[in-house]
Amino acid sequence: MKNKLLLIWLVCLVAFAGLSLRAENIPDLFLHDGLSLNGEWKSIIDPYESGFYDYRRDQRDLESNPSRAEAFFLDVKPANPGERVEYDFDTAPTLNVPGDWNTQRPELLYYEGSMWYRKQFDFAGTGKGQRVYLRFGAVNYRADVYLNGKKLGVHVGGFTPFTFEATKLLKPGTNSLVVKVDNQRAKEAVPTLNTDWWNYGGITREVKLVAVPEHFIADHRLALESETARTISGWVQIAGAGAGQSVQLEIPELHEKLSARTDDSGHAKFSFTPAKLQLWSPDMPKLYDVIISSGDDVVQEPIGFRTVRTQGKEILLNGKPVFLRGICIHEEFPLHGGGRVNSPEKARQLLLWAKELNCNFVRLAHYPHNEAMTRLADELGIMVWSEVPVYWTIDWTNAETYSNAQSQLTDEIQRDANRASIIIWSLANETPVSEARTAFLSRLAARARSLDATRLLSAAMEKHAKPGTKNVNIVQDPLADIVDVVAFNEYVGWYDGLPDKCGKVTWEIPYNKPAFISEFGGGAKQGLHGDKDQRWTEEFQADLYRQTLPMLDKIDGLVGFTPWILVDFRSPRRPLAGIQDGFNRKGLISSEGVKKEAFTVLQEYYRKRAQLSEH
Ligand code: GCB
Repeated sequence: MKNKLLLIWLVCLVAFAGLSLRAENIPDLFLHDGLSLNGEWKSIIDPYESGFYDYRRDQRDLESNPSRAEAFFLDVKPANPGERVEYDFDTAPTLNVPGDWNTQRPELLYYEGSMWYRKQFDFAGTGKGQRVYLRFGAVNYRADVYLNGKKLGVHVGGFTPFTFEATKLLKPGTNSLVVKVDNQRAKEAVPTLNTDWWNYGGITREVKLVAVPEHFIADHRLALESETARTISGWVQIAGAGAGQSVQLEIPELHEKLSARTDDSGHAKFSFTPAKLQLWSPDMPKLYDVIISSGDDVVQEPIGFRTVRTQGKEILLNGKPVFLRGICIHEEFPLHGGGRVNSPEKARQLLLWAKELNCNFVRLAHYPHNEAMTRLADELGIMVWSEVPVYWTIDWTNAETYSNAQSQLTDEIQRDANRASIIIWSLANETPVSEARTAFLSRLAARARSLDATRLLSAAMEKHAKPGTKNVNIVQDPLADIVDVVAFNEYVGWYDGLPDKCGKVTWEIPYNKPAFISEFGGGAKQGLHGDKDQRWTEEFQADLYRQTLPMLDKIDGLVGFTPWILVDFRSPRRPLAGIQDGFNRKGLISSEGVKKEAFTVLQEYYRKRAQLSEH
């Protein structure tokens, strides 16, 4: 009995220790200046995870006295010439951060597994009353983080930011930051085992060390309540504060200077109606500099104000119907060796291509893209669909999987809730209809609405052939009752018949909601020319677009579409030699950055569409 109690106590202790090592998400650390830890990091490849588990497969960082010889996170050197230490970060090769490892060394192209990263940095010491945080923009997929040999914590999920407080483990002088990155796919993970994109591993977004005062600006939210009343309301969260701390909010261009005090939970509320407010829209992407201060802490960022809602089968932006001239984008760049987008310049180029296509909307598939993307979309006037990687066959009945998906959605919304460009949060892509899946996604939808009531919800669903009919496609999915926009992927002419089928198909979308086509398209190898009936030629792809667009024009309540996809992207499911060579070729731009014929077809269609909506 006594032993049993001891065991229960021990299990609780370990569980508690595990929980307390979870990463936090503090959105406004992004806006605080800090010491950049980008650049070259030392790296040790560890496919058997021998730096993490001992030879009995016990986790070394849970041991009271981990082996100096083998526990990589200790980052030691032999204390004397005879000491056995079986790794050395100093002599190991480097990897660039931010960046995926796959495109940095040829032998890592298809590597999935563990990689240890180490960065040494100098730190002058923590100022009086200061707290210091480490912020990671994203690490794919799991990160175990150690500072000076001690564990800071774990983060799971490849596309959202996370932070750890490092105040206690930092020391004046040289510090060692070690991150074990693991991108092994798993059935219960989000995304799961099977995706049609490449599972780039690494510290893919920026890393920085940020010093803040004891009470600091952790998060804020501002939104326009209605385009007619023009009242802006929101809040600021001060970390570490209780009631009574003063918070200032200033928008110089609007001549607004407000002050409020925090409540017991460190929350300060604001509400104001500016005399003259220019609303944000793709035609006029007006952003205002917003300055928030409290005590010694100040953050500043440009924010746009607009409303979005649905009315019957329409989407209204600032009260007016809008047609979404879109394109899907993966967070992958074609030139300079390819790989994950790892700089604002690459993000900008992708959005500029979308602009060149005459788009006013992008679907950022299939996971949250880097921060630069959505901030640039604000600046360039491009509306955004932002998505979490709940893709295909997630483990619907697994509670851990649900909480993982929910954390990713929460972090995504918290990161980007002030971006005027984002009008749609998407919950999932092409998930098979079942009770368990709909329950999972209903819960996720409720969570999204509780975090942000100012945007629309959607999910990319599927269409089916209507039973007993020829050439009638129907969208019927219980998820359509939950979301605001009924979006679906249609591949008539590619996975479903040949392009001439477009002329024969009719559509049934039995919902009084806006309908949206989240994908259609077909593959073409740039530079391969031939007859329009020959698959993989640029002519075939262009013809598919030419036949699809008139079909879409006839769909009742269609508010826009995002063809698949702007640029060819790496996918391990695409082996066809000489054509695909490991790339999904449905891009309008090749993996070398060259435009295909279909680019011009869509560009011209959108040009006319844009003119229509102006009249
Ligand atoms: C889809 C998926 C997308 C794929 C695309 C394709 O429906 O949503 O991730 O890459 O089709 O090319 O098959």
